[in-house]
Amino acid sequence: MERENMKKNLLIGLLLICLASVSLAAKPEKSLKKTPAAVPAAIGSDGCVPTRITSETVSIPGFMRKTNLSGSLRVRYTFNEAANQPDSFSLSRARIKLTADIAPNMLFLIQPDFAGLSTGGTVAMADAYVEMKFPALYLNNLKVGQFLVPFAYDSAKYKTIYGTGLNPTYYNTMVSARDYGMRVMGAVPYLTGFYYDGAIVNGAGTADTNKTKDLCGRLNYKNNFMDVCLSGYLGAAGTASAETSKKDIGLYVEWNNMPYQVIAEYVLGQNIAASAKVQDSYIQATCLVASFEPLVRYEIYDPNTAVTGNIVNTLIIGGSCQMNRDSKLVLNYNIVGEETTQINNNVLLLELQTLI
Ligand SMILES: [Ca+2]
Ligand SMILES: [Ca+2]
Repeated sequence: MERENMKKNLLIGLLLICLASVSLAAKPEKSLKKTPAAVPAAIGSDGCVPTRITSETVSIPGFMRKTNLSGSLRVRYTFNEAANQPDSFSLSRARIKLTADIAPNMLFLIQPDFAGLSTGGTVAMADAYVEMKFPALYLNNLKVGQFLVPFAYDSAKYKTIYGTGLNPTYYNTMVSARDYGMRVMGAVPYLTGFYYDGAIVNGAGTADTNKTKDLCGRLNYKNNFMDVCLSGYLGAAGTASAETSKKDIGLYVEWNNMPYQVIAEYVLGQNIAASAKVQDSYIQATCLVASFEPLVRYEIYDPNTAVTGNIVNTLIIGGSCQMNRDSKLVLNYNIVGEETTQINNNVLLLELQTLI
């Protein structure tokens, strides 16, 4: 009898083991499984590729499955006409961008820029924000963190080279190009073709120095040919004990009719410290011919409207050549004219721009 029970228990045990094996085998595998054919043959320490790979499971961590890594590198050579200005190789951009889908309508983005290291500076944070996307047309995007400030022409669309004051001169002079805060975008209700882009920010482009939070934004009318925009900035500069109010206004028209594009812009306001009233205007024309896009721009910049004889006019003649989908060569010659006494300060810039 006892032997019978033992046999019975043994059979039940074997049956349970079989059932457990089947259920484990049937359990859905969360990690991505690659077939031996999809797995690159690993080279052994002796430099030989193993002749036979039986099976291999590659587990990709969850955070990697929802992340995306990209980057941009811009290598520049600057020729200075000024005798006391050395010519130099440098990086104008060396960014790694990491984005991740936190949820279907939420994005994480962080983008440091290492370019400052090429000129003895430090690593800068280009962008760092959480972006929420909404199906509602009237509020379809919200960002919190550090981002491009929505004032004047969208600097992400410039076709000239950034840095050393050769983009429109008011850039990063009138308003911090990037700042910390909250930004919302969407369509204007009941007005077809009108869009808004507004933000509340610290105002200093870094930790705030006073109690006031600055308001800025754009109101655009767009169609297939035109992008007309009015933008404004209202805030305060200085420390909490000595705040100075700051008001800036900008207007631009972008006209697109392939292969031509013309941009005209005017801005009037105070510099970031609100210590001088600044005025800038320019017109730029480009024409896309196959892979080449010649460019001409004329800018009139007044760094302090209260002072006479200090206006600087810059004529830029240049263009770009799209080498492949992700690489571009840009050449700009900047003829810098002073209002009164002329200075030999023209600049030629050559830059290779790449993306990954
Ligand atoms: Ca402030
Ligand atoms: Ca000059």
